[in-house]
Amino acid sequence: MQTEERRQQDHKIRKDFPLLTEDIAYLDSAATAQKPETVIDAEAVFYKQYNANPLRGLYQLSVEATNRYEEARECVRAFIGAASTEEIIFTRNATESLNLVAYSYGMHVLREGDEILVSIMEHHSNFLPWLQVAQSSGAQVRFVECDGQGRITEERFRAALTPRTKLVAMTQISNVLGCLNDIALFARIAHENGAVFVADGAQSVPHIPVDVQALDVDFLAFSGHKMLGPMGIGVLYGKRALLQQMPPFLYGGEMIEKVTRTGATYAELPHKFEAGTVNAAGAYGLQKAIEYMQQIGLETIQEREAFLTQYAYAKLRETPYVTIFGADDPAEHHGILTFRLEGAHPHDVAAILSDSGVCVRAGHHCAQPLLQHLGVSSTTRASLAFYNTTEEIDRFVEVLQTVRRKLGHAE
Ligand code: C6P
Repeated sequence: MQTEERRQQDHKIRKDFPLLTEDIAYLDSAATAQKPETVIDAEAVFYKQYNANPLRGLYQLSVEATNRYEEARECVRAFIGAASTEEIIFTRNATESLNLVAYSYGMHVLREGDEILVSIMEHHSNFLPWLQVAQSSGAQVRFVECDGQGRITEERFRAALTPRTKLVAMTQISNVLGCLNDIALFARIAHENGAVFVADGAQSVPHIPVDVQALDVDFLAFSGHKMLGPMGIGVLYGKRALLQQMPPFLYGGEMIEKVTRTGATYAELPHKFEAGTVNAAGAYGLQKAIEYMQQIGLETIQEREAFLTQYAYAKLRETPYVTIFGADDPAEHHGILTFRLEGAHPHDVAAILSDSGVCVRAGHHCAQPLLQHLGVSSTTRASLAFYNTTEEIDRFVEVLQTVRRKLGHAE
């Protein structure tokens, strides 16, 4: 694509995002994505036009609210290629989705002597719930490590599996290394070994096409807010047969069929897992986010993100004293560039960048086992989305090049 054509595309996209002004260079989309106007407006539209408690009332407004909520579920189903809306559970975020699987599936199925295999690059949200399950059930957590390029090879994966492995939990894209794990391959091998496969799609669903049936994962968790949607709405996909066997996660209103003084029977899927008043406005906003992504086109999103990642990687690579973590090939970073600047604490790097309006994340990125594996306690991370521009990256790198001097180094 020619530079001028790209500029026009930048302009067209950025006018949809009210917060993306000249004042900031937003390079923290892996933490949360910026929202297009259509998503920001959606929640107001829901409360202005459809607000009533969904799934309860028999009056027209409540039926409308229910319809919007269930239409959003259908939109999510189609977006990730699930077989049925019964397999789409709305939660608050990826963290809650993963806890739901850990508590309702893991706690009931895993036993002493069983093994849970997690990758070393898991976000704490796909590690700590499994540690809890292990501590309560007597199962053991084992790790599959990545190599120096951040790759989990088939050999490593096969070597980490044992006949006792009953569950594998793995992220599709790492929030630190940006690498894309071959979930379809690992799910197939896990199934041959008799294990269920839990995929964390928090960093993948916003950026690449994800089809749960093609991947053949048993569960997939992701968050609305990382894919242009509102905060407070997340998704758990689960295979119907597994979800049916699982007990509810939370108990209360709207998830029951019948309650007596001594017991209860529970609602059908997916409502069995959606206790209490649901976030219907959030679900409506998530639908608008998906529709916006589809309007831009997943191919365009991927093309722009690949171009920007390549551009930023090359600039960072040229910057003295910078070490980038993960693969040497920018195509393997999927918008995520985690680095250290020699002689500068990552928090100082982020603070100095912030003084010039550049937003990056510093710290352990909720992936401490991975950072320990990498031999560092903290790093700085720039993460990109399709709405970023080369101008923002230039500004980031220009300011980064001043950091060491600002901290008193000679160069
Ligand atoms: N990572 C980051 O800056 P929640 O917070 O539930 O929406 O998402 C949790 C989560 C799960 N898995 C992965 C791979 C993630 O990256 C995240 C969130 C953010 O990297 C916030 S720590």
